[in-house]
Amino acid sequence: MDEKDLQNLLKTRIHQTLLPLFDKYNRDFSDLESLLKWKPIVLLIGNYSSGKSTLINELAGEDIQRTGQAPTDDSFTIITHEGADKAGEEIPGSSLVNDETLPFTNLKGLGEQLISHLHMKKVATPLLTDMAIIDSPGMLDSVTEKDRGYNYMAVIAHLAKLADLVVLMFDPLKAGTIKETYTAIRDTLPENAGEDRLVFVMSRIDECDSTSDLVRSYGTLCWNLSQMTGRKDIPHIFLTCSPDSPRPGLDITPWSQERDQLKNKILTAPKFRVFHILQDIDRQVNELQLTCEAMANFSSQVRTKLLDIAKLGSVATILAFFFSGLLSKLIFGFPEQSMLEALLQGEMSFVHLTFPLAGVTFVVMGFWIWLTRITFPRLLSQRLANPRSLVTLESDYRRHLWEKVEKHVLGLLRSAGLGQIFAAHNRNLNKIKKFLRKDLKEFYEKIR
Ligand SMILES: Nc1nc2c(ncn2[C@@H]2O[C@H](COP(=O)(O)OP(=O)(O)OP(=O)(O)O)[C@@H](O)[C@H]2O)c(=O)[nH]1
Ligand SMILES: [Mg+2]
Repeated sequence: MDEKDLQNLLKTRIHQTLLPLFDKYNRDFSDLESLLKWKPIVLLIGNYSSGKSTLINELAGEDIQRTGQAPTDDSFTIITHEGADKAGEEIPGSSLVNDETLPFTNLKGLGEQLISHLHMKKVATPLLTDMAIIDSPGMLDSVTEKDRGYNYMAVIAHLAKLADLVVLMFDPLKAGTIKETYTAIRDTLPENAGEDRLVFVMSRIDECDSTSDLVRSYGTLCWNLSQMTGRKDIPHIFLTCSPDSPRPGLDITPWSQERDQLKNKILTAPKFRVFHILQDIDRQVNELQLTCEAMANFSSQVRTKLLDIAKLGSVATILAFFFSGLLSKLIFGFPEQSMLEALLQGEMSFVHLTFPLAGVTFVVMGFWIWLTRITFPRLLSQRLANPRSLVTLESDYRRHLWEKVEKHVLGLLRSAGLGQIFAAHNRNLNKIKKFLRKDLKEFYEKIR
């Protein structure tokens, strides 16, 4: 079974098993839906003039993107092959964000300015049949959302979520000191692209005057990366340069192998699509599981309270049935003969049931008011004040998951009513656990 078939199988299974569960807990499923819709994607981001478009032209085998020494691209360009007859076709952003078969509909919310800075170009090379590469505007230093006209980081976040590989490009002159790059690495990428989907590249290394110059630039980039990621272990950084633009007389043979490895990594990214989807499902279903656990515990606590009240209520109801007539007679002097007296004297009639039934109604109503006006609201406000008490957070992993779902659980609790008594959270929890234990495992085994 190839990647495409596996993706389709996964799509069917998800629609059958998971979608109804996500719906029940109001969880947004659009990110995963977007992933399932289209082909694998590689996103190229990085400093302006770091050589993104040059690398794309090299991969496409034609000069599809403009290149230049100053900030050149101001648009996001999706480049793909969709049949030789379509080569050269360009599709504007307005069509892309309205096409439900493409995964870009969520970008619509980021505004008109972005839509006018988005388009798709279809190319001749069949190498890009089963994938798309996205070229992006270079990252700049002192630039604000107002300057760009749209929220650049939000676009990067959205596209990074979709991408199976995110290539982050630097050049020796600006080895990571650019503000937008800093924000992307520090805040945007960790949330939206797993570390295993991130590739670091220092391009244009032919422009270093000497080996010591290159080592210095590499060292600067490593230092800046460690500052940005907050980690001391440095990821692999591809050191490359374009075969077309080395300085005259410079031998780039030692670096050409690294360039080939990078291109190979990009072109084989489609292989990671199913793995990427599985990773995403894994995370989302674990979040759903924690949400469901919290709600299951809440509904079981409501049930326990109800049971306590019901026990007390039943005793009170029995007492009210037998003694309300007698009590009324003692306090108010009527009825003349209570039900108990009538029973003992063998004179029981329907009239004697009036006080017992009124007593029972009074007690039941009292307990109902107690439950709905006092006990349930009190329990709800206690849990709203400390939703963590609804789950056990024994590991860092679960604590991290909880941070992501806590707000959502609070929303579910706020809209929860007494109907929680009947909610089938435990059945849902079992379905989720079964999916994680069986279905997901089977898919992971299939791609091994
Ligand atoms: N010497 C040398 N020049 C390069 C290399 N790669 C790209 N260039 C040149 O560097 C300039 C910038 O390259 P681009 O590909 O336009 O860079 P970019 O990252 O797309 O830039 P923006 O679109 O502005 O973000 C161009 O003039 C390229 O010809 C390289 O490896 N070595
Ligand atoms: Mg460019």
